[in-house]
Amino acid sequence: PLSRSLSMSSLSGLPLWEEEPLPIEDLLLFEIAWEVTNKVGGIYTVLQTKAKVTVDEWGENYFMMGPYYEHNFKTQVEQCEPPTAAIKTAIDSIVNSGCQVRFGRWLIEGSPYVILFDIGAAAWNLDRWKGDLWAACSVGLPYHDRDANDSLIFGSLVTWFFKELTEQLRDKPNVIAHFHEWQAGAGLVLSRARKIPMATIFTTHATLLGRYLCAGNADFYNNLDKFDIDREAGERQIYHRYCLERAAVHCSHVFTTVSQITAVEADHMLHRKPDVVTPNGLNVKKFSAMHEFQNLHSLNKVKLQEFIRGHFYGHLDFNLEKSLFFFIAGRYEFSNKGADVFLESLARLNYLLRVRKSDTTIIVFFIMPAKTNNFNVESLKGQAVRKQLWDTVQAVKEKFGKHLYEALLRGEIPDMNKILDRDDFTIMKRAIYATQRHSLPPVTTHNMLDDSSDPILSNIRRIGLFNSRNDRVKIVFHPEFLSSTSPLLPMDYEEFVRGCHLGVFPSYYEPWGYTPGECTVMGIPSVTTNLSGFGCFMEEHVSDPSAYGIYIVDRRFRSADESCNQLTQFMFSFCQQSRRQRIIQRNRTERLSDLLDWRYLGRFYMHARHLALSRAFPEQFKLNSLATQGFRYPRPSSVPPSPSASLHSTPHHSDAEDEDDHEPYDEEEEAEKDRLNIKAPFTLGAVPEGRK
Ligand code: G6P
Ligand code: 1S3
Repeated sequence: PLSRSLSMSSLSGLPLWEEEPLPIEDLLLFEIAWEVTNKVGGIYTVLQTKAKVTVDEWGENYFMMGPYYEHNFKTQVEQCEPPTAAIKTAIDSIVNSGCQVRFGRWLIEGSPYVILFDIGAAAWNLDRWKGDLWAACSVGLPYHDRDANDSLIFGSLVTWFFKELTEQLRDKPNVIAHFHEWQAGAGLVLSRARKIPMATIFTTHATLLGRYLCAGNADFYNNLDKFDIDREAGERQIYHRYCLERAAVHCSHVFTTVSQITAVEADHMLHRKPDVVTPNGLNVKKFSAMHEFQNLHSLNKVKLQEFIRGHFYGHLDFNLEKSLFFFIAGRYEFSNKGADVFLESLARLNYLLRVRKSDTTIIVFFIMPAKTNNFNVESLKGQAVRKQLWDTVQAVKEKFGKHLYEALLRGEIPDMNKILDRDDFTIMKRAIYATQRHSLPPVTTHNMLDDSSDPILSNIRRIGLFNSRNDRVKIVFHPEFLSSTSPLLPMDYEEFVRGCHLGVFPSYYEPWGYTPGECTVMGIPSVTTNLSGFGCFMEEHVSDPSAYGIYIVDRRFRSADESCNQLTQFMFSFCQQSRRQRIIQRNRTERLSDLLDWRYLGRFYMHARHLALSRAFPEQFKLNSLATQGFRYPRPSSVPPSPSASLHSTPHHSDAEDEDDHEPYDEEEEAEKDRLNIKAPFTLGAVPEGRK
């Protein structure tokens, strides 16, 4: 069990306040991040998905700032003129001094304005700016840390811009500058050191030390209060980065983290408790047809089944209609993302399914990019064999149809044994012969560069899951992100997720974790943990998460072995569900998407801005909060809460009935009952529209 250092009771729940709206017309909002138009990881998703609601609220008064990269600019931005003279003058004064700044609209939903600074073109100032940083806060950056140096150039340009801008504005409109993550931190520190009059917010999405310590297999959460953080940072040679991060945290008027678990981490690793937790949302799109997401599941599952037919050719002795598709996806951080726990649990699941003589097969996809040398021959051959078989079938079918048609035109019923000739049988036999194989279906789809030391492959060797006929759990490791143009698995990530049955993300270090949230809004159940920001959020706001298809593995208070057992049990009971139960559960999962919508979660950002203004300009802005109610999704009323519990209580259920269970009437009725039971969570500010 973990120590009390992880107690999170001090920061709880949805906001119990309601605020007066801000006078947007008298304000300018800037969001500054390294990932604006520049995809590196999850922060890009935050900015990109949030843009629409922020533009809806702030209109022409909202700007994002990031680094300029020619390729990103060409593919994602439409250059245009700044909307106001003040912004234009601020940019011009930087450009006239020999640096490059681009202005345009980011071509994403909401089309926010972006101001992009060319880091390379301003690098000649680096030494001077290092001196400025030292003078401001005594943090020195070593010459060899390219990322830290780039972040200083970026921060200096941003500060320069704000200085020019605020000198022209003279307090009207007031400026709010929201900085994300340590790479944007220098801009905040320098702006404050120069006393630029603006309200500042700093959001950390993961602490530098937290990530390093966890990746190094430290018993992180049990020792949060015991680390000598200065020493740990020094030993990992990130002391200067950590100082920048910590300075930004302490200089900001308002400090936020993306989850409560990261709030606790920040308290220990950065020595400041966040003022607000700003959970990550998504830009949730509702289909006009309520069951569209179910149809999309079906359509994309067919595509996955096709891939499986090719990959497992010669070994297709399992029923694809009784196969379930599980997956894990994300950056390849083996233990941080919980791939270790997942593999161990899969070995146990395989054992359970085998001893119970289950006829369900689980195909598990690992989508985690590793170093490869392209697709392997065996995988490509599998798809070629499948395609050839398909072409043969089409040719024979056409010939058969033509003969049949002509015979019927003559008024005869043809002799079915003679309708195809010897040649047809020969090509069919040849096609069957081509599907014979003497090796097992490959575990990886690519040639791995580090095959012998790769952690996923090493563990698969240890647990012996080699896709043999007897195994009920089969593995496909696709060490590259998905693409709809792939010759092997031509699906983009969204299509892939929709086609699967369960996403499994048993992370150990995960400040938020978008993957299970993305599953949720697509109506796909997922596994998460109580060490991930998302898992904690769901635990707090949903009474019985597993009934809604959100399984939360306890990785805080249980040993690794116990967590594996719990995950095995979740997966095993998921396998016991009938098709009808899966459909009902998907409906429920999808119903949680309102909770993850930026139209709802955006209020935390609004609150942070309001709070920052009240601290930076106390004379002009007061924080008038009215108490209101928090919200919790209740247990669904109509069906027993968890799949294992509901197993035997579903009346008149049989497998035969499952086979063709396409009708939605039962779910509708069930959904209606739940809807009546769920009161709208949106009692505050931006009220998301329900389905119309
Ligand atoms: C969706 C479709 C149904 C289909 C079902 C399969 O709900 O609307 O027509 O039967 O998916 O679900 P399964 O969990 O077996 O993939
Ligand atoms: C971080 O990205 P990561 O995958 O390195 O920020 C994301 C956005 O806030 C967050 O979802 C994730 O958990 C963090 O780890």
